[in-house]
Amino acid sequence: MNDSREMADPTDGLPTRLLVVDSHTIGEPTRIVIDPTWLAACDLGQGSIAMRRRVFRERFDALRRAIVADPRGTEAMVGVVVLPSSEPSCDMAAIYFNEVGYLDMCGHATIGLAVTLGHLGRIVAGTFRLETPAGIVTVTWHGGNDASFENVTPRRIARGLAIECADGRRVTGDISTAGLWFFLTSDHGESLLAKEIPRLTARAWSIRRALMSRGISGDAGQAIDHIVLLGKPESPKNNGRAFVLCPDGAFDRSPCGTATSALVASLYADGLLAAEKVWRQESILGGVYEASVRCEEGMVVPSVRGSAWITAESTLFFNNSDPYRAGLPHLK
Ligand code: PYC
Repeated sequence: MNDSREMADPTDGLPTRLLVVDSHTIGEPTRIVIDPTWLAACDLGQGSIAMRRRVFRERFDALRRAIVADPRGTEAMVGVVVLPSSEPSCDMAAIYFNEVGYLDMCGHATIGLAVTLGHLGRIVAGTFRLETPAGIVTVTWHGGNDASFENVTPRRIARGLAIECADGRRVTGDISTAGLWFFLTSDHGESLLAKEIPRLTARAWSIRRALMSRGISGDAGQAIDHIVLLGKPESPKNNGRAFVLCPDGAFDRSPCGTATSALVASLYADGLLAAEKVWRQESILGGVYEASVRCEEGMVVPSVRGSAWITAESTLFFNNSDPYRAGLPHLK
């Protein structure tokens, strides 16, 4: 038999087909690679998931885009490759990516991963430990569509930082990391309404460009590539609302799990949220994450809970004659 899932084209690392499961976490899409043949053959070597991600980038970067970009993927989609962990205390490890690169951690995709593994019967309800490039994350599948994760400890490296955008508008915000890097601001002066998404996107881009042009980065030079516009919730049941611009230029359809982790840690540090108290964060589309913090050995541990739904179990095809087998060019 000719198994067309073998590594088909050594020049670009694309297989001819690949099994995936798709889900969305209150609107934000995730695609998990579950193809046993590809996973067994990909051979990313030994070592931490950060080291194996380096090998993935060298050998399979074209596949990253082919999986999540148009025409097979969709805007805002995050892909996940799940591998055995090199950490004895972990059950598995994850490489996260989007159309423009790699993510050290991704909250919505972690919730999507737990629901997908539950759907496939690969886990039972309960907790598993996940090695991510950002650190170890404890994930709980609560059964059905419901999952949560305890994230790495967030760090805020700048508070009340004022920047001026190209149009002369000033904005003040914090720079924090919780696996990804964020600029979080409440004084943007915008209405956080879904109908304003094009305007919010433009505003967040101008903030991102201002950060870049001033050389403002994470403490090891990381790009501040997620811009979070915070505001009041639409529903009185909730505590806050966020518009989040992602590195690929798409807005996060969910409230952004890592951004929410960073937010609740800052609220706790500022005395605005008690330990173990639930903060309900709305997305720009109205979907909600429940978040809280607890303290363990002097460290703040944020936790985020949300729901994901399976949308497809599919085989992706990468035909040699397809001019877009590696995805459409990124046009943003
Ligand atoms: O939920 O952490 C998140 C996330 C990051 C980018 C898109 N979603």
